[in-house]
Amino acid sequence: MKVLVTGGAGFIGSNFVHLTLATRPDVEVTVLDKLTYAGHLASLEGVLEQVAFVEGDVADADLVDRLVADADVVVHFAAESHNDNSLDDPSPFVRTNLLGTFALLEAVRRHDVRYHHISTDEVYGDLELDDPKKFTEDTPYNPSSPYSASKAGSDLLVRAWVRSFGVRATISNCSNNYGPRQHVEKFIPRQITNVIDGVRPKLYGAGLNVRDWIHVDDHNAAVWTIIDKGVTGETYLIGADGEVNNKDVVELILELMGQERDAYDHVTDRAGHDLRYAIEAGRLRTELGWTPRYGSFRDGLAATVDWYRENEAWWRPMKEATEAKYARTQQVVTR
Ligand code: NAD
Ligand code: TDX
Repeated sequence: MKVLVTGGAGFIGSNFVHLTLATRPDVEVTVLDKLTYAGHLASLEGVLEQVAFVEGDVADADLVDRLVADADVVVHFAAESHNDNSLDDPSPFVRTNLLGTFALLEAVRRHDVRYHHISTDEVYGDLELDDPKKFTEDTPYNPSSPYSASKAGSDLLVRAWVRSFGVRATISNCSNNYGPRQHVEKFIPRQITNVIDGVRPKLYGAGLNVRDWIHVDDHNAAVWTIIDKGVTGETYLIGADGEVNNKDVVELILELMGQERDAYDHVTDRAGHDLRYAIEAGRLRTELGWTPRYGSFRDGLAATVDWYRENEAWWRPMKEATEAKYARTQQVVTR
């Protein structure tokens, strides 16, 4: 099976490539990645020799057409992925997330290639802290940020191409991922690398916002389950019942790293900050038989702390510019 992985030099995509090569000897992988600030060939260290790597843009219709023509399956991870950046400059989000998906859909339509679209739970908006309901495949779309709106738009393009043109596509909407090779702009790696640098973790607002954490390998195993057994035209939510508020995550990181649990700062809150995400992944579990392997968030987080401690050469080149960018908009707030 020939699989075209877009965004395979990013966080989730590179972990997908590692997992695929370790578990699927029958699969040939081609990676298409623009190597933006978020893409790193170092994330493919150890497997680069086993993949065909193409540096290029998912919105480049001619390039995408050539690559899709030679694939059996496309797994589309490539995106602008960070909410804070989308508040600063939404334009690459609209371009990559919408036009990139459009170029891929037109190519899979022309060549009748199976397509799996990677998306996020953020398309559903947010939940109140005390809402007993979680997001399901039937929750109406209600995105809050330019990032989540661009992802919602890309999902709707996929649904339209399925219905209007019979494209063989599935969509998955996953909750927050953690694990190795995540950019230090994101919440968990930012705090781990701050602590390594002797800098206090930075919590937005009061830190009561809840995210539903899943290990990246559990996400990617679910993606393979959907490629293997999913029904085309369907959407599957991916989540592992991992709800934790941000304050508890920061305190756990500090504890795991041998610091006082209250040694963090509150900083300026994110504009339009979604309060809570929570996924009901019943369809994936009952219809396709997927179960997560990482049972303990504490253990998974401890392993992630170890990864950042052992792989400073991977993250160090991006740390200073990331913190300089944050320093322009975020101030410490006394509460
Ligand atoms: P990331 O920012 O770490 O990686 C994105 C990758 O896409 C990078 O390698 C980048 O170079 C590449 N890319 C960006 N623009 C491109 C373009 N125009 N053409 C080709 N390549 C381009 O993102 P991530 O966290 O790995 O997210 C991957 C996917 O998973 C995204 O679609 C995101 O919306 C989705 N998702 C992420 C999470 C999460 O918690 N990180 C949760 C659910 C869904
Ligand atoms: O320094 C920080 N302090 C902080 O309190 C940062 C960077 C974040 N936060 C908060 C904001 C969120 O409530 O932590 C939470 C997680 O923030 P992010 O890592 O930026 O993730 P989020 O905005 O929840 O989006 C993530 O999950 C869904 C991914 O970045 C998206 O790509 C995915 O779609």
